[in-house]
Amino acid sequence: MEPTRNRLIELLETSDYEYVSGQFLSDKLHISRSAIWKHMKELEKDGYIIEGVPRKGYRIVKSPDKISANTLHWGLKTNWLGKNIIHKPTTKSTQLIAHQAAQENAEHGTVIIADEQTEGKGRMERRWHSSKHKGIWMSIILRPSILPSAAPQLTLLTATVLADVITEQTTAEAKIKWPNDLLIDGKKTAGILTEMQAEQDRIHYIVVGIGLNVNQTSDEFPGIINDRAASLKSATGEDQPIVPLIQQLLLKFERSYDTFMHHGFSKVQTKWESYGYRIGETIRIRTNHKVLEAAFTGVAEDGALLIETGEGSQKIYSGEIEWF
Ligand code: BT5
Repeated sequence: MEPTRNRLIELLETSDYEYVSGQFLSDKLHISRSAIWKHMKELEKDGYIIEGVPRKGYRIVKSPDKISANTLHWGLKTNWLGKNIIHKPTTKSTQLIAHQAAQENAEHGTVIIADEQTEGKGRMERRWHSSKHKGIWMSIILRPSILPSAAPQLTLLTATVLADVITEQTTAEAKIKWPNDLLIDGKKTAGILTEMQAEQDRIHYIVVGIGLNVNQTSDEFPGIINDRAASLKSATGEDQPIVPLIQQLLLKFERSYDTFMHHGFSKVQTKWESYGYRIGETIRIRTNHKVLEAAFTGVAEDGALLIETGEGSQKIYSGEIEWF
C-alpha cells in the first residue's frame, strides 16, 4: 500500500475521530497541504467518509466496509500475513491468481482476495459459488518448510481458524466436517481448498483457498445448494461487517500458523477435535471401496480421519468420503 496514505490513515485513526489539522498532517508526512487533500480524495474512493472543516482540519467520519488493499491494511495487526494484498473486484478464481503470483515469486503471506469469482473452484473441479460482496473469497500463499505429506495439516489448521473466528465474532456455532467443510446448523458455510507445488521432499509453495459465506440471505444461494448452504447472516440474522472479519481471520491464521510451525500439530489437533462434526459418534461412511460403520474418534497427526471399528483403529485418507 501506498506508504504515505497508510501513515495518513494511521494519523487520522489515532486521533480517535477528532479533527487533525492539515498543517499537522503536512508536517508529519512532509508533503504539501494540497497533496494531503488529494490523498483524502483517494481515501474517499476507498469508501472512507472524511469531513474537512476549515481551520479545524480533517477527521474520519466512517471507515469503509468495502474490501480493498487499503481498507484491509488499515487496522491489520499481523506481522507477516497480508503485508502484500492483491485485491480484484472480479476474477475467475483467486486460486489462479495465487498460483500465478507464487510462480512469479510472490512472498510468503501474500493474500489474494476478490469481491466476486466467476469460476470459483472447489475440490475435484467442483464449483464454488462466490457472489459479489457477499463473502470472503481469498487465497493465501505460504512457503512453509514442512514436508509435502504434512500439507493436509494446514487444511485442518485453516478449518480451526475459521471455526474460532465464527465462534468469536458471531452468535453461530461452527462445526468442522472432515476434512474441509465448515458447518453451521449442519449447513455448509465455508470451504477450504489447499493446493501446492512440491517435489518429493520440498514444498515450493502452498495456496490455501478460503471461501466463507458472509452476507447472503438464505434465498440468495443457487437452487442446487440452497438447502445445504448457510452464511453468517442467514444463520444469525445479522449483517456482518466484512473488513474486520477478514482482519480477524488473517490475525488468527497468522498466530495459529506460527504456533504450528514452532510447536507442531498437537494444538491444532486438539482444537480440531473440539469442533469436529459428529466426533465421538458412530458414523457410516462410504470410502472409494466400501461402506464402513465405525466410531469417529478424531484426526491423526497426518490429517487423516481416525475411526474405531470392531477390528481396531483405522485411518481414512481418501479425499472423498460420503457421510450418512
Ligand atoms: C470446497 O470444495 O469446499 C472448497 C471451496 C474453496 C473456495 C475458495 S474461495 C477462494 C478460493 N478461490 C477458489 O476458486 N476457491 C477457493 P468442495 O469440498 O469440493 O465443495 C464444493 C461443493 O460445495 C460444491 O459442489 C457445492 O455442493 C457446495 N458449494 C458450492 N458453493 C458453495 C457456497 N458458496 N456455499 C456452500 N456450499 C457451496
